[in-house]
Amino acid sequence: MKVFFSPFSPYVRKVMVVAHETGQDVEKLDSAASPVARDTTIVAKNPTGKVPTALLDDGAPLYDSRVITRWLDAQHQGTRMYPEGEALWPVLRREALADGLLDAALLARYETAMRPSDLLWQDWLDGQIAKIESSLDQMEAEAESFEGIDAGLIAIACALGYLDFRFPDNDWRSGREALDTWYSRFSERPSMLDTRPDR
Ligand code: 99T
Repeated sequence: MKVFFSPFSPYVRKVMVVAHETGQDVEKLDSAASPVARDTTIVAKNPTGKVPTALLDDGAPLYDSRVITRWLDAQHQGTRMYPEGEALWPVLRREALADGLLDAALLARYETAMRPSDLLWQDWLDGQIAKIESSLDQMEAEAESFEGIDAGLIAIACALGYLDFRFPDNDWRSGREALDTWYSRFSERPSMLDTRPDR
């Protein structure tokens, strides 16, 4: 599989971590995804122009990150990142929780790093930050039950890594000891170390 890649994208990171954890190679394709200067090479394969966008061996495109991670998980015989049966639903919900945090974080990032500063909409930015905080609170409430590895936990770890990378002033660890303890351990996995955005 090939993937339009960005070392800074937490969504791409989820794909790379799942590939690493399931022993699969992914070829990285150069890309420059941006909502204001669209990468036409990506757009030709994925009309949203976002990364990750994957290309299968026959050239067929696959997106978005949750579809690609599920595809990767269907290709190997080891521990499933998406378990079967009833165990699947909490994994999908946690993945959605993490992606929801990321969606808010990315909107906040674009608002501050991309939008001309005289057009910044503070109430809207505050709304995104409130989503990040309430999602973090939910993660903290569940963190003591985090165990092993699955697609939900990978997404949560990539979301926390993104906050550290793009929002260093967001002290998400404060008052969230269980989440902090879990993340410190999880982020030592080779798959996480190998995909750090600041490497
Ligand atoms: O919005 C755009 O046109 C370009 N943005 C992206 O491609 C971002 C890069 S993260 N990716 C997504 O928004 C993917 C979301 C999708 N639902 C998925 O794949 O799950 C860049 C982060 C950064 O550089 O700070």
